[in-house]
Amino acid sequence: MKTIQWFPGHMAKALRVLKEHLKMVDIVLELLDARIPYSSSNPELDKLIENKDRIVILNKKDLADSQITREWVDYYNQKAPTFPVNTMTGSGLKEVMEEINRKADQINERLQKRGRNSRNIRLMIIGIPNVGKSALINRLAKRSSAKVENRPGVTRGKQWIKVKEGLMLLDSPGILWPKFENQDVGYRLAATGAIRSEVLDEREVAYHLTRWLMDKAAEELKTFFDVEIVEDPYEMMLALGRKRGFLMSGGRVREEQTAKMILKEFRDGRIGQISLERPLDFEKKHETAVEKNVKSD
Ligand SMILES: Nc1nc2c(ncn2[C@@H]2O[C@H](COP(=O)(O)OP(=O)(O)O)[C@@H](O)[C@H]2O)c(=O)[nH]1
Ligand SMILES: [Mg+2]
Repeated sequence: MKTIQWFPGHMAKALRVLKEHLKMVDIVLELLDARIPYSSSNPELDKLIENKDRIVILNKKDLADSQITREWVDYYNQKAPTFPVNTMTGSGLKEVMEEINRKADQINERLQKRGRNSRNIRLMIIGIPNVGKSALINRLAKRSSAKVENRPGVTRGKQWIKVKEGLMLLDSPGILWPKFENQDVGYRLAATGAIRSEVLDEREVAYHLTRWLMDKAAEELKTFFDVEIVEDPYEMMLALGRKRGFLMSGGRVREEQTAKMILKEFRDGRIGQISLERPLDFEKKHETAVEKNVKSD
């Protein structure tokens, strides 16, 4: 697996490299996972790119619930122009390119007003591991594979890829560390493959995923596995394993094999187009916190 573990040293190094690269670019493309925009975002970035042009890309839209993705587009549009994209097919990238061109023109107009020549506009892509950075670089560069690595701090000559006349893309993406804000965020990052599920216990990751699927996608779960939904997530998990025949001699369900299977089916998008987060989940929390503050006053 190519995903690295994030120790404080890694984060410090990633941050240092990111700051260096940011000095050179005009426009930042921030990649989020459309299934978990909240958990795949890193609030540190807001401070780092305050004075940059920014475009938010909700990637892997093919794996997410399109209605909920629209809610997230509205939500993030308040901050920066936001587009749902499927980097595998290129769907949504035309709109992203139009926005990049618009921003590039504005930057050059500003330069000209100050009596300076227009110049190449420089872009970079930023996101947590596995969100699709390399895939997007390859697509914008119109090539099939990048030698881009997931390790932060890999020193090598910076390369600029020509996207089109006047538009250059930094060959190495900015890698943000995933946030470990609370357990649910960690489990959602693991369920979608952003952090190695082995870092946590795979059975636990699959347990929480099953719990969310029962809550958010019960119909899909029922149809895809051809099972009845039961009340308890753990029992539900066992039922899915049993259904697939993952049994030991004696009849006990092979939990680890079951967990791996559930995670794989979900990550491959086979259970359905399922989003694990929607904006409302976080607005509610915020309101509750505000209410609590009011009460304790
Ligand atoms: N289904 C789907 N998979 C994607 C999409 N974009 C990237 N991927 C997959 O996500 C995985 C991680 O992509 P990669 O570009 O290596 O991510 P990086 O770690 O951010 O550079 C790969 O298996 C890609 O094929 C997308 O839009 N849809
Ligand atoms: Mg990569």
